[in-house]
Amino acid sequence: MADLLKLLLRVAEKAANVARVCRQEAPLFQLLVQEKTGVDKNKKFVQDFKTLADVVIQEMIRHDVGAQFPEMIDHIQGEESNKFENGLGESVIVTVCGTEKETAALLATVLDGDQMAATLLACAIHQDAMLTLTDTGTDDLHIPLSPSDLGIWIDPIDATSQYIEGREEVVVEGCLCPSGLQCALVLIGVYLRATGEPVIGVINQPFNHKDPTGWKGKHFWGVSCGSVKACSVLRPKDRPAECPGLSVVLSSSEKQAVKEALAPLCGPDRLMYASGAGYKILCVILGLADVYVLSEGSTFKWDSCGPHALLLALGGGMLDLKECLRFGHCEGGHHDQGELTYHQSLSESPGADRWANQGGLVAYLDCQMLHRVIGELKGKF
Ligand code: 2IP
Ligand code: CA
Ligand code: CA
Repeated sequence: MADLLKLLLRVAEKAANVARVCRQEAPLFQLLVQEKTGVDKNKKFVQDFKTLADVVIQEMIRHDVGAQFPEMIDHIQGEESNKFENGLGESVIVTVCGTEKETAALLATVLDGDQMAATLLACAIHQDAMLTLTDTGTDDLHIPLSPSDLGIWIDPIDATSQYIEGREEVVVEGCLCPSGLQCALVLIGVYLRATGEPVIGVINQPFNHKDPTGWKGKHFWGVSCGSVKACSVLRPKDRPAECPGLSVVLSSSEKQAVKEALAPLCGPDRLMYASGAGYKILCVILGLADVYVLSEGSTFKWDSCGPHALLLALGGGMLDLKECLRFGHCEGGHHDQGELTYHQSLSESPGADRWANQGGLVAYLDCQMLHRVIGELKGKF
């Protein structure tokens, strides 16, 4: 299944292109923003946005993966619904059509007849061969998986609020980016339908850095399938020695009790805050933070599945925080209880909440660090 990984890298790069095109055209970007309503609203935000960019990206990924792996088409899920309402109150089902022209015509109906915007978007969606991926790490990889055993979770754009706000932050080498465009990510995760275990993850950061020609992206991938573990990021033991102590990344809206419990463990500079659930997990993957703790059920399967596969590929993991606090952790050096899974919904919850990581989560690479954080949090909130 190295072919699937390569396809996901290409399609995530295409998704990043669409995300960049949508931001480059200011009038287009204004057109794309709609507010979410009803039960699909992420309770975390007072204002949560549903953008056409999101919908288009998700449908494009579904279309491209389904074309090459028809066995997977009914098992490709994402954050967005492909039903979109245009300015005239008409409901349009957004899909990727057979030709660029047809897709442009369909998008024009969503964009209230704005041909220019529709053409730009359709061009980015159908642009296949333009991508140069210089990732040779995937070439010799043998992934013992069959498409009929797999499902996919897509978050077309994570940290939408940062994407829409569009602040361009200056990044300090070796430090995480608390907010801004860098926190916006395309997340694709592949899991085993039978067990819900994540096996392949792709993360694309469309706005990694800016050069004189514009924004440039960066991609990351990981495979964790039995004894096959591979990742585009170096394993922690192969990295240069890091400074002692422990660092934790949190959402700025994290409970005060959690912040207070962790402060003595980390010291003031090493308790950090960043936007985007996916970006915070990426910070752990990259070693910019040791642990990410989230005490609430405000993330969803599409937020965590892809990045989770990279953590597993590097010898770490992502656990249900509530379970972890209740049942202990890391027996015998490795923890396999409470690992988040991706195949079962919470049938009693409405809308998007069916797919929430309800018990919160904790993401880590090093079991010792996980141990210390859990020890500190027990009984504190
Ligand atoms: C959001 C996004 C938010 C995050 C929230 C996710 O996804 O990643 O940034 O909140 O949990 O569901 P926070 O930044 O406080 O961690 P989306 O942007 O796709 O709605
Ligand atoms: Ca998200
Ligand atoms: Ca999203």
